[in-house]
Order: sequence, then structure tokens, then C-alpha cells
Amino acid sequence: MEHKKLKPFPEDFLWGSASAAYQVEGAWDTDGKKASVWDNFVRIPGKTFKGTNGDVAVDHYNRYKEDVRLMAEQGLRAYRFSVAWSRVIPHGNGEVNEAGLAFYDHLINELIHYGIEPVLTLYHWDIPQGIQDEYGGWESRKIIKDFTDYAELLFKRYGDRVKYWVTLNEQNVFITHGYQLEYHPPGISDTKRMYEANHIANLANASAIAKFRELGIDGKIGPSFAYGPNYSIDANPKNVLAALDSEELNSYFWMDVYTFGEYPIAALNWLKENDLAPTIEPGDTELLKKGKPDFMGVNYYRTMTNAFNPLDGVGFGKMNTTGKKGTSEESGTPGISKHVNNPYLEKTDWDWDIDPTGLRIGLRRITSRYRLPVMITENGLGAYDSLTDDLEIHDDYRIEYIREHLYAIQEAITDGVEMLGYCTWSFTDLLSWLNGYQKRYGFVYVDRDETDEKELARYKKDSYFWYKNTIEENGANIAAEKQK
Ligand code: BGP
Repeated sequence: MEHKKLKPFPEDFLWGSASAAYQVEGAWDTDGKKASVWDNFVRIPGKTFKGTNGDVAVDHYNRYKEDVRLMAEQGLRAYRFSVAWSRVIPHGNGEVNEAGLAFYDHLINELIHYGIEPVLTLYHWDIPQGIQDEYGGWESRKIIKDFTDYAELLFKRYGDRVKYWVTLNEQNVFITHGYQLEYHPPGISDTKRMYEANHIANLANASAIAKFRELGIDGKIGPSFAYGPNYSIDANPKNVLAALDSEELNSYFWMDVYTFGEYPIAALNWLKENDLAPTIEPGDTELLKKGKPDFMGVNYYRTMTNAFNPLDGVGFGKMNTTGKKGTSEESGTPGISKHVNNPYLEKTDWDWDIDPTGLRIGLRRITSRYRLPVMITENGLGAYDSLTDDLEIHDDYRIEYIREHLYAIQEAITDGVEMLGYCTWSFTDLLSWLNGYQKRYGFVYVDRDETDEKELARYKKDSYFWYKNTIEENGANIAAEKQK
């Protein structure tokens, strides 16, 4: 629908930005921290772009004060970050590391000092290697207790200051990439094990939320889901059905469990038919139903366009992790759908469709199906940036990307979607898990590359100033700039 006039952004809208521990902190074995699975996985030859790792990353562990000062100068209202589990409970269970807890105390206090709302993610993919080795991490139900104990430790320690909590970051990504596509640790390709591990992650997520309620923590909690709404390539009913199947298996399959405690019917039946369904034990559904979140956290980057894919059709193809446009391969799930080119959309250099309207569509679907408020916990453009001789970065492409997505959000707000806030990915440049340091997302340029850490100096990009102004105007500039 086209509105005559858009509603303004809410007065208390959280204008934010985000990061994740492994991608920014560095200090991977400092002050009692032990290895996470990522600390080891990146050392396997060929796993990451040019063998990059987060040993130093952008040294946020040592420079957090400088980074928070930059946030404050920009007027940021919220900063989403994650806690490295292996920094605070180095083995994953058992002994607690006070030095690790103290680091996040300092970070949170620094944010609050400048009036920036901390949004704390409990888990952004870096499970401690200790419990991976001890019992296989997400493949064992033992993790439900360990994750809940870890969450409880953080709730009690920071609950007086942190009001927004994210449980699992992109469960759909770390599970599929870890247990089916081999792109993430533990680098397994076994679809049955993937669905089992995923079910256990669902239980851990619900158990942490149930603990949050039991402790009566004053705040809001929810997962961050990587939502890529599915389209059909055309009006051929076969393709429309493929898009519905893909939406059910790749989106509702997670969001339904978060909200209703149950898997979508057709998806679960299809898994049963293929001997892939997870083991649902007595009591599981009751626990899942206790995990209803206060909001749906959404990481939005792209939509997926689908066509029918027969049982003997195309399987998984390679992703583009080099930044050479057009190098990603066709990918699909036989019997469900395949992802095809959408001729209406521009792409990034990493072949991700750029689709602001897709964000509005996704927000509408969430609102209709779940009736939950939404926080955009990530959205941004991964691009090559260059530093001029005057130490400036003219990233007008990023400004345009963010403006268009914010406009789509404002349209969604006018549609009736309840939005809590918007966190860009990312505040500073950081390590992209598989794409090294050349795929940049930040408002703040960090001068380092794959092979040379240099001085890790920070420079404000043009987008930094644009977002500063957007925050000052509470987004009133967005529609005005669109009309120009
Ligand atoms: C999300 C992750 C982030 C971040 C982002 C960009 O999936 O939650 O951690 O990495 O995507 O992805 P990439 O680094 O692959 O470009």
C-alpha cells in the first residue's frame, strides 16, 4: 500500500549499531579467556578468506573506551554487542573468570555513562571449545543447563543495567552453516544431526528465556533471527508453492518455535517423511512454550527468490566469499525450492540482493503471524571502502542503503508494525567471519587489512556523520531526503 503520509519514528526509537565479540574484541587468549570453537576453526587451512582470524580483530578489548567515545559523539542511542562465553566461563561450564566479567562491566558502564542503551547478545556463535570437546556442544542436551547457567550469570551480574537481551544470534545460520554446509564450526555435513542440534538449541533458547522470567529481570528478551523473506520468481503456482515451502522451512521453522513453541506443520511432516525430524522428548514442547520472546530480533540483509526444484534438482552451491560479483553458485534444497536470480534487484559485490521493500514485507509477515514488536538487530551493507589521502571515506552507497531501509521501516511503522529500534551492522569495521577484513560494514573505518594490522586507527566515514544527523532529527530527514 502507498501511504499519503508516513508516521514519524517513535520518540524512544533505539537508533543503534551492532557488533559481535569474536569479530571485534581480539585478545583471544587474554586475562583467562580460553578458546572458543572459532579460535580453532579459523586455523584450519582454507576455512576463511586468506586465513583471516580474530586473534586481534579490531582490538576492541583494549580500545573499547575509544570506540564508545565515538558512539557517544555520534549520538548513538543503543549498542548491541555480544559476550564471549569463553571469556566469562572459560570451559563453558564450571569455573567463572572474574576478569572476563569485569571487562563487560566496564563496557556496560561506559555505555551507560554516555546514555547509550546496552543490547547484550548472550551467544554470537563462539561456543567454548571446552564443552564442544566435552560433549559435542549443541549436539548434547547437556548444553541446555550450561547455557542457562551462563545466561543466569549474566542476568544477575548485568541485569541492573542491561534492559535489552538477545539470546541466540541467527540460530538458523550457525546451525545450517555448522552442521550442513561445513562453513562454520564444527564443520559437519549431516542433515539429521543438524535438525537434532537445532532442536537442542531451541530448548536452550527457551530455557534461558524461562530463567529470565523466573528471576524477574526488568527488561526485554528475544532471539535474533536472520530473516530473508522468500519470494516466488513468478505467478506459476509451482513456484509460488516453492516459495511458501522455503518460507516455512527456512523462516517459520525457527520463528514459530520461538513464538508458539511448535514447528510449522508441513515442514515438520516433510522432515518426518525424510527421516530428518528431531527427537522431541516428553516435556520439550512445554519448555519451548515457556520461551516466548518479548520481541523478534531481526537481522535483515536480503530476500530470497525461489523456483520449483524437483527431488533430483539442484543442491547446495558455493557462496561468494571473495567479493567477486557473480561468483556465487546456484543453490537449492531438492524437493523444496531453489534460489534464483531476481531481475528486479541490484546486488552487492558479494551477490546479496539489495531489497529495502523486502524488509517491509518481512516486518509485515512477522507482525501478522506473531504479533510481536520487532527490533532490527542487524542491517547493513558489506562493501569495499577506500581511505582517501585526506583520511576520509566517502561511502555514499552505504548512506543510500541505510536510508532506503529506514524508509521501508518507516513505511512499515505506518502500516502498523511495532518497532523498538534499528541497529546497523556494524559500528566499526570488523572481521567478517568468512570474508576477511575487506568486506566492510562500519560507520567507523578501521585501518587494517588481511595481512597487516597496521595501527588499527579509527576514521569516521561519511555515513557516520549522516547517521549522527539522522539520530538528531529522529529520522525526520529520511522521508525528506527520499523526496529530493
Ligand atoms: C550476520 C552475522 C554477523 C555478520 C553479518 C554480515 O549473519 O550475525 O555476525 O557477520 O551477518 O555477514 P558477513 O560478515 O558474512 O558479510
